Formats: sequence, C-alpha cells, structure tokens
Amino acid sequence: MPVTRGFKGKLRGDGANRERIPPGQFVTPDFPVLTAGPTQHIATDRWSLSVLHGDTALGAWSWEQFAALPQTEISADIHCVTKWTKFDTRWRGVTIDDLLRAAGAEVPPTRFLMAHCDGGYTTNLRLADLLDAKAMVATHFDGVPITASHGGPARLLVPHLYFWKSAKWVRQLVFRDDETPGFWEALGYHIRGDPWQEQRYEGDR
Ligand SMILES: Nc1nc2c(c(=O)[nH]1)N[C@H]1C(S)=C(S)[C@@H](COP(=O)(O)O)O[C@H]1N2
Ligand SMILES: [Mo]
Repeated sequence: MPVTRGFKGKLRGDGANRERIPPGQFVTPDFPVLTAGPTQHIATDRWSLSVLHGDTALGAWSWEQFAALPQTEISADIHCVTKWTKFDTRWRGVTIDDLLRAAGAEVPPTRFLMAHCDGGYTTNLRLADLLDAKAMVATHFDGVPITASHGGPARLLVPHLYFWKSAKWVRQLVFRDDETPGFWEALGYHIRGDPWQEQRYEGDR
C-alpha cells in the first residue's frame, strides 16, 4: 500500500536525520543570508588571497592562480548559531591543507589563525579545526560560483563549527601566536563554536 510505504519511509528518514541535528537546531530547506553590514562586491580581477604569519607573507594568489590550485568538493550540513541547520550543502574550493602546501607551510607556524574579510569582518580559528580536509576556501556552491550575498567570490567553509566561522569574502588568513577573538567572538560568542557541544556563547563549556 503506497500510503504505508511512504509513511515508513518518512519515519526512517526522520529517525536517521534526527542524529544529524545538533542540540537546539531546526532544519530548514532555505539558505538564509546572514551578514553584519553590507554585502561585499569584489571583481575577481581585483581579488587575491594571502596567507600571512604576522606581517610576513607566506603565500598570495590571484584569482587565476587560486583556480589553478587543487580543487576539492565538500558536502556537509551547516549550522547557524541563530538555530537553522541546512543539510547536504555542496561546495568546491581549495582545502586549507592544499593552500598551506602551496604556501610551503605544510607545518603550520602557529596553532591559531585569524580570517580577515572585505568589509572588515574577522573570525578566529584553531588550525586543528582547519586541517585534514575539514575546511576550505570555497568558490562554488551547488556547482556554480558562490553569489556575493553568500560570500562570493570566495568564502571560508568550516562546516563542523557554527557558520559564523565560515567567513564570507575572505581575503587574508593570518597565523597568530594567540587565540584572539574575531568579530562575533569579541561580542560574546564562543571562541570555538562547536554546534555539537552547543558552544554558542562565551562561557558555554
Ligand atoms: N564577512 C562576513 N562573513 C560572515 C558573516 C558576516 O557578517 N560577514 N556572517 C557569518 C554568519 S553569522 C553566518 S550564519 C554565515 C551566513 O552565511 P550565509 O549568508 O551564506 O548563509 O556567514 C558568516 N560569515
Ligand atoms: Mo550566523
């Protein structure tokens, strides 16, 4: 009976998917836009990405040079601290591992990094959360260039942390000796932001 089959299928799906929803989150099919401040628009011929250690440049890539780096696809669920979770987002870009390899910095010079964006947004990250193909600088979403509102031409993607860590319009990755808070972290959000530990605000575990 089709109704029974459908009903069972739905139950199985919900059961499996429940395990994919971090505590306090709800699933949306939408892709909300969340930006503090205006959307940034930068032409790819004026774009570059740099990796620095303090003031010292370790590597820098024009748009063409970046496109020539090894490309990787990541499919992942994403979790915003405002409580929406979106399943199965599909991205393409350059993993942080490949970026550091291209910069000749396979061994990260420090354990911490700050991502800097056009428009002034920053977010701090631990290298342990960026390596082993867990994160990338993404240029494509669902097979097409990321739109400006979602952070194109290039954004950080760190899907296992709350999505505020996935900095849109990223331009510089700066190694630092200390774990300095970025934009939201300085305003009271958690320094790391693991959705599975519900690390929303400073003081949460
Ligand atoms: N540059 C920049 N990156 C940013 C933000 C921002 O305000 N500026 N917002 C963060 C937050 S809070 C979230 S939830 C995601 C939202 O990404 P989206 O607009 O593609 O959904 O981007 C993150 N990256
Ligand atoms: Mo967010």
